[in-house]
Amino acid sequence: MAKERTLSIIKPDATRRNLTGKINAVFEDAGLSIVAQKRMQLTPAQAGAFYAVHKERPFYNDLVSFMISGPVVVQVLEGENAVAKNRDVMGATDPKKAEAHTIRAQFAESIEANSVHGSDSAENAANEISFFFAETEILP
Ligand code: IDP
Ligand code: MG
Repeated sequence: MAKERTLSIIKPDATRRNLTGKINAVFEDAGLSIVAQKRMQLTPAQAGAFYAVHKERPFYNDLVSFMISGPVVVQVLEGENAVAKNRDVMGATDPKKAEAHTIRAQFAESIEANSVHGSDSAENAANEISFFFAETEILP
């Protein structure tokens, strides 16, 4: 399996509780390298566009409000099989269903405030990375 990249977001519930370092340690311990990272305040337009795929879902407006409720840390993770590996270390969307060792089981507050986002396919990863980063900002 070749090296791959995926887009990760540490969500406002986690930055608010000062968990950026603990979450980054989980990525690094799993063999994922943080090759780009920035802390930022999303605008409503950015959060809405990023989650546009969920526009018709009942939780969309709440999700956008949550994602702009405080700073996020957007990051590019790189490693073997990075998309699937990151989904594994994140755990299930609903922390009650997430396996014990995962980020969401350890840190998430709820199905909405679930501490991390991770791309769900290589194609979405490429699109989501270019949503936040120029190629020159990614430094393996
Ligand atoms: P994922 O983040 O595990 O890929 P998605 O289904 O893509 O999950 O949903 C995107 C985000 O929307 C979730 O991470 C979570 O923050 C929020 N979300 C998903 N399902 C619900 C729900 O049933 N209620 C409230 N928020 C939800
Ligand atoms: Mg998703």
